[in-house]
Amino acid sequence: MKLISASLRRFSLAVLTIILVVSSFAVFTPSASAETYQVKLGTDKGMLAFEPKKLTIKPGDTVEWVNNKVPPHNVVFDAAKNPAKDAALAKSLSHKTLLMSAGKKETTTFPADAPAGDYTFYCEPHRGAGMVGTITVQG
Ligand SMILES: [Cu+2]
Repeated sequence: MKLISASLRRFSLAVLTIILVVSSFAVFTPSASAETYQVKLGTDKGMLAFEPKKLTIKPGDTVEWVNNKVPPHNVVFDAAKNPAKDAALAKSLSHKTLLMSAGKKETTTFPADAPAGDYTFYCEPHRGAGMVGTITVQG
């Protein structure tokens, strides 16, 4: 009897240890770590373009816009050219204020519930010159 209760105690201790190890793993391992991507406004060679102009991200990721060459630039998401044609979402992702000096930054974090698909954005002063880009949000 004494032997059984001792081994039972040892067994429950082992189970407790396993539960503790597994649960701490669950707490300290983030399920999906959000990434930050950088997009330059104006290429290093002085072209009126975003660099890169195509980018694939996941919901919850952040895009950092860095003012580079040939300013001023801004970032405006097209109200119609996004998966749900959501004008309010497009507005919330945009940075309409013109960035004048090189090195100025803005950030856009895509909401965790952002619909998957292509989001078109452009720079207002240089849209006609082709300063347009696409961010693809993966499902
Ligand atoms: Cu521009």
